[in-house]
Parts: sequence; structure tokens; C-alpha cells
Amino acid sequence: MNEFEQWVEEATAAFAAAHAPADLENAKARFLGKAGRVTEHLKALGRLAPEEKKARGALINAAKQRIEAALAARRDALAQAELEKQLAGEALDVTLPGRRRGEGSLHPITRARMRIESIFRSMGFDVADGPEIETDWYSFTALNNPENHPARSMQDTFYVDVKDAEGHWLNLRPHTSPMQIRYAQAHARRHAGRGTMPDIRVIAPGRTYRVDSDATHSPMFHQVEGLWLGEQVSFKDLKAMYLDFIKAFFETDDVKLRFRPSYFPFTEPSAEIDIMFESGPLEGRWLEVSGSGQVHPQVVRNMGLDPERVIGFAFGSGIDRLAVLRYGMSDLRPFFDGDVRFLAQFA
Ligand code: 2NL
Repeated sequence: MNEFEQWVEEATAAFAAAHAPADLENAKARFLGKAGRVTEHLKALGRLAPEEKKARGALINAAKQRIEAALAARRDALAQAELEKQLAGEALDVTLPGRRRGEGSLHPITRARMRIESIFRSMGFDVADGPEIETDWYSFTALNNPENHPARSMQDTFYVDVKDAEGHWLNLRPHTSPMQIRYAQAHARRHAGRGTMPDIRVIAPGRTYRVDSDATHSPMFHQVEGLWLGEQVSFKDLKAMYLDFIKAFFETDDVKLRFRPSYFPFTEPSAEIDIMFESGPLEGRWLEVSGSGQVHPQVVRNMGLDPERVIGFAFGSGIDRLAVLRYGMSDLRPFFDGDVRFLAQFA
């Protein structure tokens, strides 16, 4: 191996040993830089005779070109390696499954309420809405509750630290009846002074509050009340209508209904409504599902209507209780615990 081949060999080895661009530039300087080996020898040519200078110069230049070619090849190799490293770091595995966002769902009580609303709408009932913080008159007086009735006590009803125009504490409505009183009043005003008035057919679903808390009572619960008033509305309408509702809600015709005498200040006579399934998991047991009764004449009067002309019934059922029965639960508390593992089962 001659002197020049030796240079090329050494330079190629030095370039191969460089793994970073800076190392490569240092290696380059040792051969091609101002004080590098090739440059030193080119400078030394000046001291030679013309003949010798030409011959040796050609050999040095040939070696220089080969070293430059080796340098360029190594630069390309390092750049390519760097690019591949970068691409590997950014690689996407397009076969991985996507990250799903949970979709959420309606609360089972909301679903039960919406079911109840659509069943009653299909039977010609309107759906009322109204405030959860009520006045003493709408929650109690309009409903014929005497001044000393226990429902008015702090033991039974939640009060708000604000007084109404008559100087009574506002309350968290203990039933949804106030919405029906407001609805009936508006209906009476709209048809005042006319000979006839269309029947009032309305349900009032929503949150209600009582000082009560155990396996079957929550301080916040949901009620649906219904009201049907007209000139010829009787208990047989209530029985047929309520049985149709139960059949639609529980999706079965295998169910019986019975009335049991009861007492409420706002109805007279009053009755509990029991149902019994004749098949399925709840078969053979009478289940209490609602209070009901013929609306008390004083309550009809408080609605702005004439009890001599208008008669009818009202009922009040617990939405939570209906949902507990429909979903086969033994306890209503899971509805209010907010545990998504329970709630997701209804999605
Ligand atoms: C119960 C009792 C009942 C009513 C609610 C009512 C509403 C108006 C007038 C007359 Cl505006 N009555 N509602 C009537 C009877 C019973 O509910 O213990 N429900 C769970």
C-alpha cells in the first residue's frame, strides 16, 4: 500500500469511527483542514522540481478526492441514521384501538319520569311544571291542611329562611300538588265568564322534599300527581285511567287494581291504590302504589272553580317507588348515591 492509499484508508476509518456530526467534522479537519495532512502535503509541493511537483500533485489530488467522497458518504449515512431514529420515535401504531370518551346516560329516575309523562300525554294529560320552593298557601292552605296539621311542622317539612308576602316561611314543596293548584287556577282564569270549560287533565311530576330518611324514604324524592276535573268525572274514570297507566308502565296486562279507604285533607273520599301482578317476579302480592281521592270541595274552590259544577279526582304516586318496582330493587337509596357503576346499568 503506497502513502496515498494509506491516507485514504486512515481517513475512511476515522470517518467510520465518528458517530456524531461534530466527531465527523473533527476527523475531516485532521485530513482536509488548514493544518490537515493533505493540505500540508499540497503546500510542500512548492519546494519540489516542476516535473516531480506535477506527478506528486496529481496523486495527492486523487487521494484528496477519494477522501472527500468518503466524507460525503459518511455524512449522508449519519444524516440517514438520524432521520430513521427520529421517525422511529414518532411512529404511530395505527392498529391501536381509539380512546373512547364515556357517553353518559339519563338517570333511571329521569327515564321513569319521561316514561310516565309520555304515557299520560297519550291519555290526553298535559304536563305541568313549577317552583320547588313554595309558599305556605300553595303547599298547605290551598290543599285544605289545617293550621295545626303535622305536615306543617319543622319535623316534617323543610323550611327556607325567607318569608312570603303573608309572613310565612317559604318551604321546599313536600308534594307536587302546588303545581296542579297553579295549573288549575290558570285554567279557571282562562275560561272565566264562559258557559263551559274543558276538563282539566294534568300531571305534575318532579322533586319533592320531606324530613325523612331510611331504606324506603329519601329526604329528596320524586312524585307524580295527577288531576282530572270536569262536570262528569268519577272514580270509575280514575280506576280505568290508573290501570291503563300501570299496564303501560310495567308493560303487562296481567295486573289487578284495588282501592282501600284512606284519609287525606285534600280529598274526600280518599283511597289508597294497590296493584297486584298475576305473573312475573312480583306476582301475587298487593303493592301500594298511590294515594288518591275525589278532590275536596274546598280545594276546588281554592283553585278558583265552583265545586257545585266541577268534580273529579287526584292521585299522588312516588316515581322512585314505581322505578324500584319496575327495576326489581329492594331499596331506593342507590338512585341517590351517585355511583356510576349502578347508574351505568341503565344506559
Ligand atoms: C300520597 C297521597 C295524594 C293527592 C295526592 C291532590 C292534589 C290536588 C288536589 C287534591 Cl291539587 N289532591 N293530590 C290526592 C290524594 C292523594 O297523594 O300519599 N301519595 C304518595
